[in-house]
Amino acid sequence: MTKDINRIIDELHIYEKKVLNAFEQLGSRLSPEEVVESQKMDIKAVMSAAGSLESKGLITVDKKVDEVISLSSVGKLYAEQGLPERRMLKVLSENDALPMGEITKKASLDKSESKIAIGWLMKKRWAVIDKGTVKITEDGKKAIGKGEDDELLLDKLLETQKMMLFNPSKLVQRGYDLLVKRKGLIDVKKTTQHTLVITEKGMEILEVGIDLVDAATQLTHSQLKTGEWKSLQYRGYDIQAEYPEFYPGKMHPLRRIVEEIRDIFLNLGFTESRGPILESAFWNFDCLFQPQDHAAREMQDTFYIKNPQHTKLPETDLVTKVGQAHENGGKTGSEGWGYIWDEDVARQSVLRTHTTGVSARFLSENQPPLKMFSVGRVFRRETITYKHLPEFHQVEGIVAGDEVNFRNLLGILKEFYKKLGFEVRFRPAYFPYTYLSTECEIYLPEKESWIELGGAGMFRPEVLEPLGVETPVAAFGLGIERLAMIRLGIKDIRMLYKSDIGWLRKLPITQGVDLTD
Ligand code: FA5
Repeated sequence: MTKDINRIIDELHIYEKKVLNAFEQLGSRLSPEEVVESQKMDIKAVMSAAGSLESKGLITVDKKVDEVISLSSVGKLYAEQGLPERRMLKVLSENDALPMGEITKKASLDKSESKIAIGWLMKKRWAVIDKGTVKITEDGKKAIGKGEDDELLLDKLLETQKMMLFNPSKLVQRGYDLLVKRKGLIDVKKTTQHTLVITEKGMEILEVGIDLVDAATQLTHSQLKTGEWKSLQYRGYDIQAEYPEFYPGKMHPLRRIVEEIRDIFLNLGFTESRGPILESAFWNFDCLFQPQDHAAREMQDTFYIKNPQHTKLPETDLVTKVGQAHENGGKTGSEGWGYIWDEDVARQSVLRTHTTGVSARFLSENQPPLKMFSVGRVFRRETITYKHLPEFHQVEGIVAGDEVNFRNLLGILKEFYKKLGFEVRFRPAYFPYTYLSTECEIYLPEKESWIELGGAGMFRPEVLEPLGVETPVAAFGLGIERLAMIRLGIKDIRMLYKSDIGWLRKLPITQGVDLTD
């Protein structure tokens, strides 16, 4: 406990010490003004120190909201000259009854004042009006020379200028109730009264005693130069003090993961490539030995484009060879799919359904050995679920060379996922363009199921031969949103596109892998 108290004392600012000192000198309940006066501080410093002492539990700051009333310019005039009805009553005290016009004149009231005076004469029952004549009543007679509550309050305010409305006397309250009914006579302002009260913990500090030395928090150049720093007393820091939340601008988490992925492949020596989002069926399907009646090509799976409905095919030799691969396997020794390949179907334009077309394009232009990767958006007519989006990102890659084999492919994928902090398992799979083929998965404990992260395999001869590639090619295509989902600990992939500012703000700036190792 003493250790705690000593630490608190050590961390006190000189203003806080001074405020505590005021309690030592003056007592346990103080107004800020008393502290200002006794410690020769300004009010801002007192209030700010009071705030931090309160957060440390050394004092409490009681607040009481009060109303302060004062006279307006009209109120001041009435306080000096008398209320209009009083001035009229005065005239009536000399003549029991008078016609309206005459009484107004004699009381030197203007038209609007006269109206007010008549109204209040009636309300206070000082007079009645009978056929245009104003007649004093018995109450009126009694009121002559005797100030009413509203008039007494006006007098008081003229004298004191301001009055606190806290716990008013009956007289003040009645006067106030009457005056506020008349517009513009008194001004009412709200003020907050603060009372600083020392707590038990604060008392303990006073018992231990505080030294009013202004402990240093910053060092100046000259203190360092002259060696004065050695003899200074330093203020302790509370490293657990609360701090305001701070949300600097930062990259969207999905973008950040894309950048991490790019870094990983660039560091592994891959070349980055890109391909068009609006793709021909040729590059998206045909070139990948995907038969023209394949289910994935159906309208319900693929977005076909109306304008342009068709795209240009590449040079004839490649088109012919791809056609032959489909029809009879061409020079690959395969039987192909055994149907008549239609160039027009290959011309159809689609929103690419995967990024594997980028790999085919790259192989048509580059000779092995090579390592290429590509990141991009793909589109599928999907029913949206916690793990399915109709538009998402894939990272695609190929490694081509004489020595490349399926084992290398598994090694690359294992290494890639490890760098992102995942341990994946592989299971056999089927893609029309690869053999052997595999899918990588990761276990989702909250869903109690395995989720598929990507597909991979060795490109088939029916893909490679038309492209003129003579070495083995390992290929993979991995979903990025699913990675992001697991990495960010979200249960629903849609969250990535929700622009939930609260969630985005709270995400740490850095997450995941350290690329330096
Ligand atoms: C393909 O797209 C293959 N082109 C991958 C490939 C490339 C295989 C090269 C062999 C050689 P698949 O349709 O399984 O495969 O998609 C790959 C990954 O994309 C999935 O594992 C998943 O992580 C992600 N994915 C697929 N559909 C969706 C979707 N609707 N929403 C979000 N992510 C998806």
